[in-house]
Amino acid sequence: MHIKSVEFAGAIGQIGQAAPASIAGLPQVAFSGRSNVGKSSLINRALGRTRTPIARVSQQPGKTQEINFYHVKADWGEFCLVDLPGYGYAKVPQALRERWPQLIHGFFSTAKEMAGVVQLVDIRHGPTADDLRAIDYFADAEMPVLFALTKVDKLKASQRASAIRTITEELQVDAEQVIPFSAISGEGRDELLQTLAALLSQREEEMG
Ligand SMILES: Nc1nc2c(ncn2[C@@H]2O[C@H](COP(=O)(O)OP(=O)(O)OP(=O)(O)O)[C@@H](O)[C@H]2O)c(=O)[nH]1
Ligand SMILES: [Mg+2]
Repeated sequence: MHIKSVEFAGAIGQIGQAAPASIAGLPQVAFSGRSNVGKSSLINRALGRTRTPIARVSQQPGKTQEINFYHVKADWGEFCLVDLPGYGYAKVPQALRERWPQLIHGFFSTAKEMAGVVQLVDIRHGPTADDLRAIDYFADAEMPVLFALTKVDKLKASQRASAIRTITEELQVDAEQVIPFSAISGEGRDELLQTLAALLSQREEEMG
């Protein structure tokens, strides 16, 4: 997939708030992960925006509890990339942490254009308890989930294969659903975009 343009389309900051009108009818894909897992870096790399980042990188991790929407034009068509707020940041007050499931549920219960979720997991640590909770939520919502194992460049070649195998087993998913990724080297970008294009165009066809 070749990315032609990316535009910020708006945000949901309040529980139950509607998604921006400008992205109505576009197939969507959401990105989920704990704070600091490398979500902004992956999105910027995937969209080819490493020099002029588009995904907002906040100075205070975990403080931005918003769902951000990006309108992407690619060679095969248009879609909406949905950047979900990061979770699991220890310094965020409990009240704010309890907001995450409410915000996500409010949005997903109305997101009829959603094609699937890319769940990010740090390849060095594997899924956290919070990751497993998020994954359970998406499974309950019957969302197809792809896994991006981030920061793969931080592992030695000798550690990689076993880390991928262990995490795939822990997640109880097929190997094809798991994509090792590095925002530094760009490894995994083509595979991720190719898989997303297939998922999104299938959803678009289903929507008619
Ligand atoms: N080596 C390496 N570092 C990475 C990679 N991806 C992200 N990082 C680093 O990890 C830190 C967090 O990256 P972000 O992309 O801001 O993570 P995030 O998940 O968006 O974090 P929040 O928005 O604060 O929740 C930064 O210091 C990045 O430079 C990667 O693929 N490899
Ligand atoms: Mg971020």
